[in-house]
Amino acid sequence: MLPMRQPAKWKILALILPLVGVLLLAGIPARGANLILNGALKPASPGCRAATTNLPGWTVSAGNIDIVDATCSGIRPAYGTYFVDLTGSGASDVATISQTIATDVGQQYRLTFDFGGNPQWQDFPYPNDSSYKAMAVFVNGAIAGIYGVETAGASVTDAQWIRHKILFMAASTSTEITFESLNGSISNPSVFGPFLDWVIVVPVTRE
Ligand SMILES: [Ca+2]
Repeated sequence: MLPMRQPAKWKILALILPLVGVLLLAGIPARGANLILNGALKPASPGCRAATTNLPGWTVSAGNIDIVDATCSGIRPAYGTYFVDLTGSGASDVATISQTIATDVGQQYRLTFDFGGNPQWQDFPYPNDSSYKAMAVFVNGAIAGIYGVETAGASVTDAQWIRHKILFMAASTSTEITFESLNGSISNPSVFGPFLDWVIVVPVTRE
């Protein structure tokens, strides 16, 4: 759910974001290119999106997403400029997004991503919205993990980003990576959801 509001303090966040991005980049070891297209979750053109199914490189196979930046939400991304709320806006907004990558059979891969929770239900309460934001991750349709975060009492500008890692062995020449919101339902669609950012898959190399 993307409330469109822009308190002045958020503009300060927007100013420091480029610096944060540079610092994050400096910490990335320069090995194996990311197999995920648009792991930074950027929209097709600049600007936030509410209730979209267009995320370049990804298939939104259920629901819709919000593509958010610090300017429109006040919440800083884990990486780059944008991130995604996997429970979008409006009706039927509980999203599943996926991307299929080429993989080598028998090769081990490392999937890493940032997970957080939308705390802004505290300012814009919807009936039956849960303070606990959760997301499931699937690798080729098999559940690989469920992640959750308690947002009650969190600052409404804090996504509580935590980076997670999943190791998997490829069983076929293509592997589908899927992220599914566990917040909301058809009967209660308009809630604030789990956040996702900075998705990376690289082969694990022995050293
Ligand atoms: Ca991003």
